[in-house]
Amino acid sequence: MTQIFYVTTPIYYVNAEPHIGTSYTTILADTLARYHRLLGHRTFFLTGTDEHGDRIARIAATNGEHPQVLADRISEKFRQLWPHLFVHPDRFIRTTDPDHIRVVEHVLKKVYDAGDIYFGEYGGLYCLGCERFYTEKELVDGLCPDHKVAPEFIQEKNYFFRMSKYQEWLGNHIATHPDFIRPERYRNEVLGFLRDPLEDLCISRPTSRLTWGIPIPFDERYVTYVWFDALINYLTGIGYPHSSDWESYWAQAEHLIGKDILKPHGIYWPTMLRAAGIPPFAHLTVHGYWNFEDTKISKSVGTPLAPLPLLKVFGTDALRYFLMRDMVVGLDARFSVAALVSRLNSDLANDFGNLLSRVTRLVFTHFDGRVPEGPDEPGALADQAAALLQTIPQELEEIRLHNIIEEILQLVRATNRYLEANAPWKLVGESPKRAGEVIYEALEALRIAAICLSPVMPEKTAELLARLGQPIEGFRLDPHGQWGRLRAGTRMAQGEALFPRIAEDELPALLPEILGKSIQGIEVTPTPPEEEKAEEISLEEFSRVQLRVARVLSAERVQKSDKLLKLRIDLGHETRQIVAGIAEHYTPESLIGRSIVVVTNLKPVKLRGEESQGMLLAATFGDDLSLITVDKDTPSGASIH
Ligand code: ME8
Repeated sequence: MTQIFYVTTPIYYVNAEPHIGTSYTTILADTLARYHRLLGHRTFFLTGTDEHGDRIARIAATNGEHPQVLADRISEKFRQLWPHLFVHPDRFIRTTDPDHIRVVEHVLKKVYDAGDIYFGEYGGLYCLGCERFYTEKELVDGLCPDHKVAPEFIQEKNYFFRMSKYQEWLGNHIATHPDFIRPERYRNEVLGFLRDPLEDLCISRPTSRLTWGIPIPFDERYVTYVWFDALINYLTGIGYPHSSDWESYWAQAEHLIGKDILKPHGIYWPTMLRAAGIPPFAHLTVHGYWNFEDTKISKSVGTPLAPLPLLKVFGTDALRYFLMRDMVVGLDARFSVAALVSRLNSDLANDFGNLLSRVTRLVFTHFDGRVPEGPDEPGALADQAAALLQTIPQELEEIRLHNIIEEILQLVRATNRYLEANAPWKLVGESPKRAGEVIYEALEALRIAAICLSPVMPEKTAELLARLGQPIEGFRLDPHGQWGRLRAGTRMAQGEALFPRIAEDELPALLPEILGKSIQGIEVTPTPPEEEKAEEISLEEFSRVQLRVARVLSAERVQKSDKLLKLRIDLGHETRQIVAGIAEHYTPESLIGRSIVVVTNLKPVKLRGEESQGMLLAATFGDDLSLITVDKDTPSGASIH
């Protein structure tokens, strides 16, 4: 049976133009769709724009234009950008599309008829940026945690969705479907939300306050809340409820989102579906933020990074490669021009592009531009290529693109080493046949690497395959029987370097073009780690901090805390208790017996009622954390200088 894959991105607000953050999720969806197509799966990829609501209405009013005019203009910018990024969705949906409006009305009526929408009065703290009510508990110092502004108090009569009714069902569904929300940290975050009672969701706005929305079909004095409207796009996109095959797509739905919109997708959406009698989606995969100089790249925070100027300098394939390789889905990543250039130079120019140049040169110098005969028995590269082809579907299942790319590059690097070890340019004098076989093996490994990379870099890999006389059309990522398909005698073509190196001294001149006016003057070199920027201290000041090696004797979770672990540690001459915020990164069992590094002369503090007599050291990167340990077996209590 043909497998199906249905992938979606968030639909983007039309309050600002596309930037690297929104481009990332869309390129990720496009890359996944291309991998699935290459595997022969029936694939549907949906993206689009989210156009209703308070925020859009207010921006349009400030501009003195109708919200539809604003929506048309910005939506078009997204639609036009995607082909430049080689992004080709099967549908570009807009929440102002007539079929979407009908589907929202249909779902509202269904949930209303089922008795899960009621009319009531509510007063609460409302953040305009998020377009939602906040509870006091969710605010940070009285401010919206995302927009850092004080919410307004609003009291009005509205329609409410009985979300609370589905709390238990949702908790069970998440518990019994471990890959429903992933990676695990976000699954845990949603389970965390569910530890407190769920409130019902206000799903309307009175037309006295807002008219830019889909009218509530059973009360014309109200329009639909923008999130209730927007989430339903995922159903409209595949032709719900009338198309004959929406259900087969829906059963495989993979929603990709950034961590900023976890709650609407992890809580509102599954409960809305349940109330409408529609099965839940298959997966919600949550990625972290691209940070630019440690600030989230986004329009509201004000450091937008436009994709087009980057494309002009680096090319679409290189940008896609960097974005897919340098973010581990689930963790934050840092966007810097220096990191992009270094990836481009090392992986693409030195390893991948250079392999093509080398083999092409060999084939033209010694074999008249034709693919030589391969050996009777394929060697180690064939095994490595077969293993790679086996791994891709599994890694794809878990959306670990950085791993897929790294494994492909391992094959490329192994092929470069294979050429060096066998030196066909020398071998050709004594045994042209053997030299030809070595070159054939390298060409074949390169061909397979290029096919495997084609979803990430469609244009350059197509060009590479064309030079090998192997157009990509009709290829399947087939783990069996790939090796050896390159026909001896095929005419190859020469060409310029596939990925020219970018000289680092060219960068300062390129920067203004890349970054635009808003963020000029940013250093090209990677920012030094935090501690290098910190205030200088003398050796004497540093030596006041007592650091010692300690062995973990026991570890357990601190009650009512997701983050804290309580450890009993051995310091050689004494044992102590310390409390550490590492529960999201280490299980208690995994710590027992390990040697860690502890600050021992810190004033004791109480955390969640537990005394902590010291502090362990750990490195943090993005959202992740790694314990500092010692390199050799070191006795407990050994001091650190
Ligand atoms: O939230 N790093 O739209 P939005 C990584 N309309 N991804 C980023 C990012 C960053 N710095 N900045 C943005 C909305 N994104 C709603 C969605 S869906 C039914 C409605 C990406 O325009 C990421 O995917 O604010 C994030 O979730 C999304 O853009 C937010 O886009």
